[in-house]
Amino acid sequence: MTRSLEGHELLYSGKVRELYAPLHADGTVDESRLLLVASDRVSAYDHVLDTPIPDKGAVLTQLSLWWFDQLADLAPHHVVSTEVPDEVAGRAVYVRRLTMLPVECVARAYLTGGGLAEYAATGTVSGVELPPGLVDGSRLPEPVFTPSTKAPVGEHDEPISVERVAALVGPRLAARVRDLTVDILDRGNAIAADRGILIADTKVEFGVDPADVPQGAGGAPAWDEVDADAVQVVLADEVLTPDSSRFWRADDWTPGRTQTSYDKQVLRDWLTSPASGWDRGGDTAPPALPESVVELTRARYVEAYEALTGHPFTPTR
Ligand code: Q0T
Repeated sequence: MTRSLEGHELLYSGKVRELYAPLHADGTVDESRLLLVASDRVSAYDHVLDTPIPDKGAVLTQLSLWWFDQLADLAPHHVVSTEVPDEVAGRAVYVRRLTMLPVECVARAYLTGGGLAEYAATGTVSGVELPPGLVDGSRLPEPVFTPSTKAPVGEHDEPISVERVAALVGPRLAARVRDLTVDILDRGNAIAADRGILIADTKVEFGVDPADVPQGAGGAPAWDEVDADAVQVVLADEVLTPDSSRFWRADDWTPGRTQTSYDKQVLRDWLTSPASGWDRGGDTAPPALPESVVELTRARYVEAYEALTGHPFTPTR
């Protein structure tokens, strides 16, 4: 919703978040930082809904900040300040401007979604052979790294092989981000398990200091020239939120069926019920959400935050 922010230039507007470049007093761009803003927008069935979920942006931002702390011994993170303009208070962070690795780093601890589809077809996930008999929702023997491409806006990420990641960023950097991604999901599940939540899978993004990446042809990052064993790999973006991960309620976990979504089940159930009057298979936008669905969905985000962190969620302002 935040279209313009004084003293900032909008760089990118995603489905539910925006990225701004802060400006110096003289109006030039501060090349060292970015402002990452989480909105209250929510998506379902590949649509961004017209009705916002109050406090969603703040809940996810505060949850990410809490996780960055929990993961600090695994990887440094990109956040430099939470002192942000009033207009985005509580739902934005200033971050180090990094050169981002051109890969979506995904790890899966449970089998579902695209991983399940690949397993059903080949018995593998991202080329890793799995035992027979696994079903939708099965816990994997160990988490599997299942990277994907960064698709252009509006397109879907496509799975890529570990070999392709190695070709993109070099084998040593590929091995580091694979290990980090799996370690982050393992740590996330170790913590979440005590709080009644399972994290089926997650997507993380990494970057490195631009000064550590030589420029190749046309100014593109020369990843193969990076000192992959020495370079600081920084955890960026958001981490272990319901928007970047699949959260399931441990009490409801029943392998062999589609698991209910911790955050979006109420919303999906209403959208696909006769009450909404919406045809998911058609080409019309979903209708506005009733107040009850908004409030129940908001409560699920707050509940996840409070269950995981053990802290009450207190809206800013
Ligand atoms: C990025 C440099 O999160 C994104 O877009 C949201 C609207 C994707 N994205 C992140 C970056 C980051 C981060 N995070 C960073 N620290 N440095 N670029 C670019 N796109």
